Amino acid sequence: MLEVMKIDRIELREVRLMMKYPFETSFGIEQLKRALLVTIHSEGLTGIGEVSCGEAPGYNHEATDTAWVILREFLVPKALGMDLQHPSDIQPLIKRVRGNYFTKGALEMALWDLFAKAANQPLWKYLGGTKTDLPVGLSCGIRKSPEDLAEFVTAQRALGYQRIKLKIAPGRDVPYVAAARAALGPDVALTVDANSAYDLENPEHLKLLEALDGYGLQYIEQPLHYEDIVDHAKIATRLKTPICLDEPIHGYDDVRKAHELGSGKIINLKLGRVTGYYESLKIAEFCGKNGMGLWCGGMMESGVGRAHNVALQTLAQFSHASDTAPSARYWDEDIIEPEIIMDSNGITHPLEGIGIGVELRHGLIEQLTHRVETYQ
Ligand code: OSB
Ligand code: MG
Repeated sequence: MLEVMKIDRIELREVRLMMKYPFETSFGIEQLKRALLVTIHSEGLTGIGEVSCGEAPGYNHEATDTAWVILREFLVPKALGMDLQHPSDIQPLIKRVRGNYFTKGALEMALWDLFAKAANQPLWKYLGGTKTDLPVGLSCGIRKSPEDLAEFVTAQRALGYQRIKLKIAPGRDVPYVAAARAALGPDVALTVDANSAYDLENPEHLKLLEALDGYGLQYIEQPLHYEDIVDHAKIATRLKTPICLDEPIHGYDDVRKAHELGSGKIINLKLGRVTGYYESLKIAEFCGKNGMGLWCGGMMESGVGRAHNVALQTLAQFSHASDTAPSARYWDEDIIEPEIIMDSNGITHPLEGIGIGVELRHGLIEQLTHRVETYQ
């Protein structure tokens, strides 16, 4: 069945959600989530995606306000009126706008939701996903002391998470990792994420990274510069612990090059950061064929982005626990129904409704809306 979907109308909506906890990383502290929801209307159906970048350009160059402008000025006007036979028909437009990955990704993921709905299928099946028991890991912000961290991860681990990831920064690393490892014992999968805070040319930083090698970490995520895959190949040869890449991976080509250089053995795949499913599917296939580890990262998404992440994680090549923590980790009340849940073994399951598989809580969304614009 080849149905042509014409993009009739696009809504941009910023909702502001307050997280239950402030979340500290090497690039700052965040508690307010400004989620930008992109809804595409076509043939009486809707598809929805989320721009999940930060409010400030601290993780990468993107920020909520620049995403809004890029969508309004450069993406929405070109997308309106398009006739599409498949979500990949948006790729020429995605390629014409440089950078702005999360921004483009929201439009792209909305299209996949739309097409899955047109096909009357759950999105995860439409994507070709097969996994139904999805292991979940926790991403833990930097805490005020090693003791506080040990207490926090012990309590969180008791909820079932299959892996605990600690945010680190130079000087807020080795004693914290030591405390978490001592609290969790030797068998719990433990990882660290530096969000690009270390510099290979700094001998102190090098010593710290080498010291982390002693804690049986599953991987070290993005220790070096946010666009780098060259220095990561160098550090990979100096450490026993595998390197996982996050920030510099914007699509299939980056994964291919990272593999060729030996920059990392594991990929944190963020759906938005690689401009959506088209690149994600290519990355998953490449990782599977080349023995690279793969898991789905998060950006403290609202339930909309999170439901997409859960769908993505059903692809057969996903090999490690993903940052798809349940809604209750972040929000008193999520904007979707049902909320994302996790069982006491740290497992979540694909959502069985059609498309992304959740309904929107429209009343709550109205209350949280900061601005909304519709284009047609
Ligand atoms: O580096 O993975 C990251 C959150 C915001 C920005 C960057 C990152 C993160 C997380 C949180 O680690 C993952 C989540 O629980 O959504
Ligand atoms: Mg990361």
